[in-house]
Amino acid sequence: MRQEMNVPQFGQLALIALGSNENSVWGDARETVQKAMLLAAAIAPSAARASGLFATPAFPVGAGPDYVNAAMAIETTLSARDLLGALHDIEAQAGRKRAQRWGQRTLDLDLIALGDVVMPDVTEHQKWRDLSLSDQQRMTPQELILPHPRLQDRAFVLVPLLDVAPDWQHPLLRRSIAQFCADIPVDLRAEVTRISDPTTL
Ligand code: PH2
Ligand code: MG
Ligand code: MG
Repeated sequence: MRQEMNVPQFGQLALIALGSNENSVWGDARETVQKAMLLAAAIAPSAARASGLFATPAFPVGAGPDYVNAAMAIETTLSARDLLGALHDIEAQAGRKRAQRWGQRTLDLDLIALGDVVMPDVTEHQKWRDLSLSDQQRMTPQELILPHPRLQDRAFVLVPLLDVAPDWQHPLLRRSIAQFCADIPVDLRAEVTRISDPTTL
């Protein structure tokens, strides 16, 4: 029987967000995200679950074609850095070139959280969380920040995560994915349109 994913028996629960709004070597955005899910699941073959696929308008508004977004939860003993390396490797296999920030992307795999790990520390985390929208567009952190500092704001991350880890709790904000989702303004939430049921791996 599949293990309860929110209570890892060993290792930690990693939350991953997937997105594409450009064709890759694997096909269109939808095919690209599906292939990436299979490769990411191979990191933890017996303890991975995948959300459905969702169509979402690009953020910020006008930043390009609509995205296909999805999320995964995998149980892993990898460190945050090694896990991120594995995700970057999958992006490279999809043929991703890192051009402009928030530009069009063949495949984006973001590490959203790893258990209750906070990186680099509570003070820095708060600073990145509290950034104004204009500073968010101007400043890019040089180091890995966990949980992802914008997790709680982004419907295209939260709604897919609801399929795979509704009970995961933010270690600093002390709220679950389900609670963050319930707080999303209805108009933003309505922009995230399901295009498939949770994926069986
Ligand atoms: N990713 C971005 C920027 N904007 N918008 C949507 N809808 N979905 C994304 O995954 C996304 C985005 C940066 O990685
Ligand atoms: Mg991203
Ligand atoms: Mg990214």
